[in-house]
Amino acid sequence: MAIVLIRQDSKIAAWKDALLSANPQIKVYSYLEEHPKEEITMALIWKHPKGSLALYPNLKCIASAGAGVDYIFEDPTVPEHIPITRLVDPYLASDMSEHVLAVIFAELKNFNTYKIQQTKALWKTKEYRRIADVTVGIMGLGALGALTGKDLVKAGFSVQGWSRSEKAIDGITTFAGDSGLQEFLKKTDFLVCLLPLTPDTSGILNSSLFKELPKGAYVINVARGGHVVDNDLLEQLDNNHLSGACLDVYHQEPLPSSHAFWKHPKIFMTPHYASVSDTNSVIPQILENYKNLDKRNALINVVNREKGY
Ligand code: NDP
Ligand code: OXD
Repeated sequence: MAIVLIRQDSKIAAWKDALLSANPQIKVYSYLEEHPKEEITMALIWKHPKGSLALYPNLKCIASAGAGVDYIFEDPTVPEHIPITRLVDPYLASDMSEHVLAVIFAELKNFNTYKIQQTKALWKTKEYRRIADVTVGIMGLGALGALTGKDLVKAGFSVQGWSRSEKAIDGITTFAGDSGLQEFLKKTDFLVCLLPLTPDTSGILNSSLFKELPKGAYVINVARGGHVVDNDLLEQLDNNHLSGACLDVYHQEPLPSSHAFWKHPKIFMTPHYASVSDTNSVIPQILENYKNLDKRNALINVVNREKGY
Protein backbone atom coordinates (compact mmCIF):
# COMPACT_ATOMS: atom_id res chain seq x y z
CA MET A 1 0.00 0.00 0.00
CA ALA A 2 1.13 3.54 -0.76
CA ILE A 3 -0.07 7.14 -1.05
CA VAL A 4 0.06 9.23 -4.20
CA LEU A 5 -0.02 13.02 -3.95
CA ILE A 6 -1.85 14.69 -6.80
CA ARG A 7 -2.05 18.49 -6.97
CA GLN A 8 -1.04 21.02 -9.61
CA ASP A 9 0.43 23.70 -7.35
CA SER A 10 3.94 23.80 -5.86
CA LYS A 11 3.07 22.11 -2.57
CA ILE A 12 3.68 18.41 -3.33
CA ALA A 13 7.17 18.35 -1.78
CA ALA A 14 5.98 20.01 1.44
CA TRP A 15 3.09 17.51 1.83
CA LYS A 16 5.39 14.58 1.10
CA ASP A 17 7.93 15.77 3.71
CA ALA A 18 5.18 16.31 6.29
CA LEU A 19 3.71 12.83 5.71
CA LEU A 20 7.11 11.15 5.89
CA SER A 21 8.23 13.03 8.97
CA ALA A 22 4.99 11.97 10.71
CA ASN A 23 5.55 8.37 9.64
CA PRO A 24 8.84 7.47 7.89
CA GLN A 25 7.61 3.87 7.29
CA ILE A 26 4.97 4.76 4.71
CA LYS A 27 5.47 4.96 0.95
CA VAL A 28 4.51 8.30 -0.59
CA TYR A 29 4.86 9.31 -4.25
CA SER A 30 4.25 12.42 -6.25
CA TYR A 31 2.03 11.71 -9.26
CA LEU A 32 4.71 13.42 -11.35
CA GLU A 33 7.40 10.84 -10.57
CA GLU A 34 7.65 7.24 -11.78
CA HIS A 35 5.55 5.18 -9.33
CA PRO A 36 3.95 1.74 -9.14
CA LYS A 37 0.26 2.47 -9.86
CA GLU A 38 -1.00 -0.87 -8.52
CA GLU A 39 0.53 -0.18 -5.05
CA ILE A 40 -1.47 3.02 -4.54
CA THR A 41 -4.32 2.67 -2.06
CA MET A 42 -4.81 6.33 -1.09
CA ALA A 43 -4.75 9.42 -3.32
CA LEU A 44 -4.25 12.65 -1.38
CA ILE A 45 -5.44 15.29 -3.78
CA TRP A 46 -6.23 18.95 -4.33
CA LYS A 47 -7.62 20.10 -7.69
CA HIS A 48 -6.15 17.07 -9.47
CA PRO A 49 -5.96 16.90 -13.27
CA LYS A 50 -9.22 15.34 -14.48
CA GLY A 51 -8.76 11.67 -15.30
CA SER A 52 -5.70 11.20 -13.06
CA LEU A 53 -7.57 9.16 -10.41
CA ALA A 54 -8.68 6.53 -12.88
CA LEU A 55 -5.10 5.27 -13.24
CA TYR A 56 -4.98 3.38 -9.92
CA PRO A 57 -6.56 -0.10 -10.01
CA ASN A 58 -6.29 -0.67 -6.23
CA LEU A 59 -7.30 2.78 -5.01
CA LYS A 60 -9.36 2.54 -1.79
CA CYS A 61 -9.66 6.16 -0.67
CA ILE A 62 -9.69 9.57 -2.32
CA ALA A 63 -8.61 12.04 0.38
CA SER A 64 -9.23 15.72 -0.30
CA ALA A 65 -6.44 17.91 1.08
CA GLY A 66 -9.08 20.54 1.78
CA ALA A 67 -12.54 20.84 3.32
CA GLY A 68 -14.30 21.24 -0.02
CA VAL A 69 -14.79 18.35 -2.45
CA ASP A 70 -16.75 20.03 -5.27
CA TYR A 71 -13.74 19.73 -7.62
CA ILE A 72 -13.82 15.93 -7.20
CA PHE A 73 -17.45 15.69 -8.32
CA GLU A 74 -16.58 17.82 -11.36
CA ASP A 75 -14.38 14.98 -12.66
CA PRO A 76 -16.65 12.39 -14.34
CA THR A 77 -13.85 9.82 -14.41
CA VAL A 78 -13.62 9.55 -10.60
CA PRO A 79 -14.51 5.93 -9.76
CA GLU A 80 -17.92 5.89 -8.06
CA HIS A 81 -17.26 3.06 -5.61
CA ILE A 82 -14.25 4.68 -3.91
CA PRO A 83 -14.94 6.58 -0.68
CA ILE A 84 -14.03 10.26 -0.59
CA THR A 85 -12.80 11.88 2.63
CA ARG A 86 -12.30 15.55 3.40
CA LEU A 87 -10.54 17.59 6.08
CA VAL A 88 -12.22 18.67 9.28
CA ASP A 89 -9.65 20.58 11.25
CA PRO A 90 -9.68 23.08 14.12
CA TYR A 91 -7.30 25.54 12.37
CA LEU A 92 -9.27 25.39 9.12
CA ALA A 93 -12.31 26.45 11.15
CA SER A 94 -10.63 29.05 13.40
CA ASP A 95 -8.67 30.61 10.51
CA MET A 96 -11.94 30.98 8.61
CA SER A 97 -13.68 32.48 11.61
CA GLU A 98 -10.85 34.99 12.10
CA HIS A 99 -11.05 35.97 8.42
CA VAL A 100 -14.80 36.56 8.56
CA LEU A 101 -14.59 38.56 11.79
CA ALA A 102 -11.75 40.68 10.36
CA VAL A 103 -13.85 41.48 7.27
CA ILE A 104 -16.89 42.44 9.35
CA PHE A 105 -14.90 44.64 11.75
CA ALA A 106 -13.13 46.37 8.86
CA GLU A 107 -16.49 47.05 7.23
CA LEU A 108 -18.13 48.31 10.43
CA LYS A 109 -15.28 50.82 10.74
CA ASN A 110 -15.32 51.71 6.99
CA PHE A 111 -11.65 50.73 6.42
CA ASN A 112 -12.26 49.93 2.74
CA THR A 113 -13.76 53.36 2.12
CA TYR A 114 -10.92 55.09 3.96
CA LYS A 115 -8.30 53.11 2.01
CA ILE A 116 -9.84 54.37 -1.24
CA GLN A 117 -10.05 57.93 0.13
CA GLN A 118 -6.40 57.75 1.20
CA THR A 119 -5.31 57.17 -2.41
CA LYS A 120 -6.96 60.53 -3.19
CA ALA A 121 -5.77 62.34 -0.01
CA LEU A 122 -9.48 62.79 0.76
CA TRP A 123 -10.39 63.71 4.36
CA LYS A 124 -14.02 62.67 4.75
CA THR A 125 -15.75 60.93 7.65
CA LYS A 126 -18.31 58.18 7.28
CA GLU A 127 -20.62 57.12 10.09
CA TYR A 128 -19.53 53.80 11.56
CA ARG A 129 -21.73 51.06 12.92
CA ARG A 130 -21.52 49.17 16.19
CA ILE A 131 -21.61 45.43 16.84
CA ALA A 132 -24.99 45.90 18.52
CA ASP A 133 -26.39 47.48 15.33
CA VAL A 134 -25.99 44.51 13.00
CA THR A 135 -27.11 40.95 12.45
CA VAL A 136 -24.81 38.47 10.75
CA GLY A 137 -26.39 35.60 8.82
CA ILE A 138 -24.32 32.53 8.02
CA MET A 139 -25.30 30.19 5.20
CA GLY A 140 -23.93 26.77 6.15
CA LEU A 141 -23.58 25.71 9.77
CA GLY A 142 -21.01 22.96 9.30
CA ALA A 143 -17.48 22.73 10.66
CA LEU A 144 -16.59 26.26 9.53
CA GLY A 145 -19.94 28.05 9.69
CA ALA A 146 -20.81 26.85 13.20
CA LEU A 147 -17.50 27.98 14.72
CA THR A 148 -17.65 31.32 12.88
CA GLY A 149 -21.17 31.81 14.24
CA LYS A 150 -20.14 30.97 17.79
CA ASP A 151 -17.18 33.38 17.61
CA LEU A 152 -19.46 36.13 16.32
CA VAL A 153 -21.84 35.48 19.22
CA LYS A 154 -18.88 35.75 21.64
CA ALA A 155 -17.95 39.07 20.03
CA GLY A 156 -21.48 40.33 20.76
CA PHE A 157 -23.14 40.13 17.33
CA SER A 158 -26.70 38.98 16.73
CA VAL A 159 -26.18 35.83 14.69
CA GLN A 160 -28.48 33.78 12.48
CA GLY A 161 -27.63 30.60 10.63
CA TRP A 162 -29.16 28.66 7.76
CA SER A 163 -28.51 25.01 6.97
CA ARG A 164 -30.10 22.09 5.24
CA SER A 165 -31.16 20.27 8.40
CA GLU A 166 -32.45 21.85 11.64
CA LYS A 167 -29.76 22.86 14.15
CA ALA A 168 -29.66 24.05 17.74
CA ILE A 169 -26.57 26.15 18.52
CA ASP A 170 -26.39 28.31 21.66
CA GLY A 171 -26.87 31.99 20.88
CA ILE A 172 -27.60 31.48 17.16
CA THR A 173 -31.08 31.81 15.68
CA THR A 174 -31.30 28.98 13.19
CA PHE A 175 -33.32 28.40 10.03
CA ALA A 176 -33.38 25.37 7.77
CA GLY A 177 -34.21 24.40 4.22
CA ASP A 178 -35.91 26.32 1.42
CA SER A 179 -38.82 27.23 3.70
CA GLY A 180 -36.51 28.97 6.20
CA LEU A 181 -34.41 30.93 3.73
CA GLN A 182 -36.55 34.05 3.25
CA GLU A 183 -37.05 34.58 6.99
CA PHE A 184 -33.30 34.11 7.54
CA LEU A 185 -32.41 36.70 4.89
CA LYS A 186 -34.93 39.32 6.04
CA LYS A 187 -32.82 40.55 8.98
CA THR A 188 -29.33 39.67 7.70
CA ASP A 189 -27.08 42.75 7.44
CA PHE A 190 -23.89 40.76 6.78
CA LEU A 191 -24.40 37.59 4.75
CA VAL A 192 -21.60 35.03 5.04
CA CYS A 193 -21.59 32.09 2.60
CA LEU A 194 -20.00 28.95 4.02
CA LEU A 195 -21.95 26.40 2.01
CA PRO A 196 -20.39 23.56 0.06
CA LEU A 197 -20.76 23.90 -3.71
CA THR A 198 -23.33 21.34 -4.88
CA PRO A 199 -26.02 21.28 -7.57
CA ASP A 200 -28.43 22.67 -4.91
CA THR A 201 -26.21 25.60 -3.89
CA SER A 202 -24.65 26.51 -7.24
CA GLY A 203 -25.63 30.10 -8.15
CA ILE A 204 -27.52 30.55 -4.87
CA LEU A 205 -26.09 34.05 -4.40
CA ASN A 206 -28.18 35.63 -7.14
CA SER A 207 -30.41 38.69 -7.59
CA SER A 208 -33.55 37.11 -6.19
CA LEU A 209 -31.72 36.11 -2.99
CA PHE A 210 -29.95 39.49 -2.70
CA LYS A 211 -33.31 41.27 -3.02
CA GLU A 212 -34.54 39.47 0.11
CA LEU A 213 -31.73 41.06 2.15
CA PRO A 214 -32.27 44.43 3.79
CA LYS A 215 -31.10 47.41 1.71
CA GLY A 216 -27.43 48.11 2.44
CA ALA A 217 -26.56 44.48 3.27
CA TYR A 218 -22.96 43.34 2.81
CA VAL A 219 -22.05 39.96 1.26
CA ILE A 220 -19.04 37.84 2.22
CA ASN A 221 -18.37 34.79 0.04
CA VAL A 222 -15.66 32.54 1.44
CA ALA A 223 -17.09 29.27 0.11
CA ARG A 224 -16.82 28.83 -3.67
CA GLY A 225 -17.02 31.16 -6.67
CA GLY A 226 -19.75 28.97 -8.16
CA HIS A 227 -22.16 30.14 -5.44
CA VAL A 228 -22.25 33.63 -6.96
CA VAL A 229 -23.93 34.81 -10.13
CA ASP A 230 -21.31 37.46 -10.87
CA ASN A 231 -23.49 39.77 -12.98
CA ASP A 232 -26.27 39.69 -10.36
CA LEU A 233 -23.81 40.70 -7.64
CA LEU A 234 -22.50 43.57 -9.78
CA GLU A 235 -26.06 44.69 -10.56
CA GLN A 236 -27.12 44.73 -6.90
CA LEU A 237 -23.96 46.64 -5.91
CA ASP A 238 -24.41 49.16 -8.71
CA ASN A 239 -28.07 49.81 -7.93
CA ASN A 240 -27.06 50.32 -4.27
CA HIS A 241 -29.20 47.52 -2.87
CA LEU A 242 -25.99 45.96 -1.53
CA SER A 243 -23.42 48.19 0.17
CA GLY A 244 -20.44 45.97 -0.63
CA ALA A 245 -18.99 42.51 -0.96
CA CYS A 246 -15.89 40.71 0.17
CA LEU A 247 -14.89 37.78 -2.02
CA ASP A 248 -12.24 35.12 -1.45
CA VAL A 249 -13.32 32.65 -4.13
CA TYR A 250 -14.16 32.97 -7.84
CA HIS A 251 -15.51 31.06 -10.81
CA GLN A 252 -12.02 31.04 -12.26
CA GLU A 253 -8.93 31.12 -10.05
CA PRO A 254 -6.74 33.10 -10.46
CA LEU A 255 -9.44 35.54 -11.56
CA PRO A 256 -8.60 36.94 -15.03
CA SER A 257 -7.37 40.54 -14.83
CA SER A 258 -10.17 41.66 -17.17
CA HIS A 259 -12.90 40.63 -14.67
CA ALA A 260 -15.08 43.51 -13.44
CA PHE A 261 -14.60 42.51 -9.78
CA TRP A 262 -10.97 43.67 -9.73
CA LYS A 263 -11.72 47.36 -10.18
CA HIS A 264 -15.10 47.56 -8.48
CA PRO A 265 -14.95 50.12 -5.63
CA LYS A 266 -17.46 48.16 -3.52
CA ILE A 267 -15.69 44.83 -3.81
CA PHE A 268 -12.87 43.80 -1.51
CA MET A 269 -10.95 40.78 -2.80
CA THR A 270 -8.65 38.17 -1.29
CA PRO A 271 -6.98 35.37 -3.32
CA HIS A 272 -8.69 32.20 -1.97
CA TYR A 273 -6.68 32.33 1.20
CA ALA A 274 -9.27 32.79 3.95
CA SER A 275 -8.27 29.48 5.51
CA VAL A 276 -5.61 27.05 4.34
CA SER A 277 -4.95 23.43 5.33
CA ASP A 278 -2.09 23.37 7.82
CA THR A 279 -0.11 20.21 6.98
CA ASN A 280 1.08 19.56 10.53
CA SER A 281 -2.41 19.87 11.90
CA VAL A 282 -4.20 17.75 9.26
CA ILE A 283 -1.72 14.93 8.65
CA PRO A 284 -2.77 12.90 11.71
CA GLN A 285 -6.33 12.49 10.34
CA ILE A 286 -4.95 11.47 6.92
CA LEU A 287 -2.64 8.90 8.47
CA GLU A 288 -5.46 7.70 10.69
CA ASN A 289 -7.47 6.93 7.56
CA TYR A 290 -4.44 5.30 5.94
CA LYS A 291 -4.25 3.01 8.96
CA ASN A 292 -8.01 2.46 8.79
CA LEU A 293 -7.64 1.27 5.21
CA ASP A 294 -4.97 -1.21 6.26
CA LYS A 295 -7.03 -2.51 9.19
CA ARG A 296 -10.27 -2.40 7.18
CA ASN A 297 -11.77 -0.07 9.78
CA ALA A 298 -14.33 2.61 8.96
CA LEU A 299 -12.87 5.83 7.55
CA ILE A 300 -13.34 9.20 9.26
CA ASN A 301 -14.60 12.45 7.65
CA VAL A 302 -16.25 10.58 4.80
CA VAL A 303 -18.14 12.66 2.24
CA ASN A 304 -21.77 11.81 1.58
CA ARG A 305 -21.79 11.30 -2.19
CA GLU A 306 -25.56 11.72 -2.41
CA LYS A 307 -25.46 15.12 -0.70
CA GLY A 308 -22.21 16.10 -2.46
CA TYR A 309 -20.44 17.28 0.71
P1 NDP B 1 -19.60 21.22 6.12
O1 NDP B 1 -19.89 20.11 5.19
O2 NDP B 1 -19.10 20.91 7.49
O3 NDP B 1 -20.89 22.14 6.30
C1 NDP B 1 -21.72 22.47 5.24
C2 NDP B 1 -22.94 23.19 5.77
O4 NDP B 1 -23.72 23.64 4.66
C3 NDP B 1 -23.85 22.27 6.60
O5 NDP B 1 -24.37 22.98 7.70
C4 NDP B 1 -24.96 21.92 5.61
O6 NDP B 1 -26.21 21.64 6.21
C5 NDP B 1 -25.06 23.20 4.82
N1 NDP B 1 -25.68 22.95 3.52
C6 NDP B 1 -25.27 22.12 2.52
N2 NDP B 1 -26.13 22.14 1.50
C7 NDP B 1 -27.14 22.97 1.85
C8 NDP B 1 -28.33 23.38 1.23
N3 NDP B 1 -28.70 22.94 0.02
N4 NDP B 1 -29.12 24.24 1.89
C9 NDP B 1 -28.79 24.69 3.12
N5 NDP B 1 -27.66 24.34 3.78
C10 NDP B 1 -26.85 23.48 3.15
O7 NDP B 1 -18.56 22.17 5.36
P2 NDP B 1 -17.41 23.08 5.99
O8 NDP B 1 -18.01 23.98 7.00
O9 NDP B 1 -16.25 22.23 6.40
O10 NDP B 1 -16.94 23.90 4.69
C11 NDP B 1 -17.85 24.67 3.95
C12 NDP B 1 -17.20 25.12 2.66
O11 NDP B 1 -16.22 26.13 2.89
C13 NDP B 1 -16.39 24.05 1.91
O12 NDP B 1 -17.23 23.19 1.18
C14 NDP B 1 -15.50 24.88 1.01
O13 NDP B 1 -16.14 25.10 -0.23
C15 NDP B 1 -15.37 26.22 1.75
N6 NDP B 1 -14.01 26.47 2.22
C16 NDP B 1 -13.38 27.62 1.80
C17 NDP B 1 -12.11 27.91 2.23
C18 NDP B 1 -11.44 29.20 1.83
O14 NDP B 1 -10.26 29.38 2.13
N7 NDP B 1 -12.13 30.10 1.19
C19 NDP B 1 -11.37 27.03 3.13
C20 NDP B 1 -12.11 25.85 3.52
C21 NDP B 1 -13.39 25.60 3.06
P3 NDP B 1 -26.42 20.34 7.16
O15 NDP B 1 -25.60 20.65 8.40
O16 NDP B 1 -27.85 20.31 7.41
O17 NDP B 1 -25.86 19.17 6.39
C1 OXD C 1 -10.86 24.09 1.14
C2 OXD C 1 -10.31 25.34 0.59
O1 OXD C 1 -11.90 23.63 0.70
O2 OXD C 1 -9.16 25.70 0.92
O3 OXD C 1 -10.22 23.54 2.07
O4 OXD C 1 -11.00 26.01 -0.18
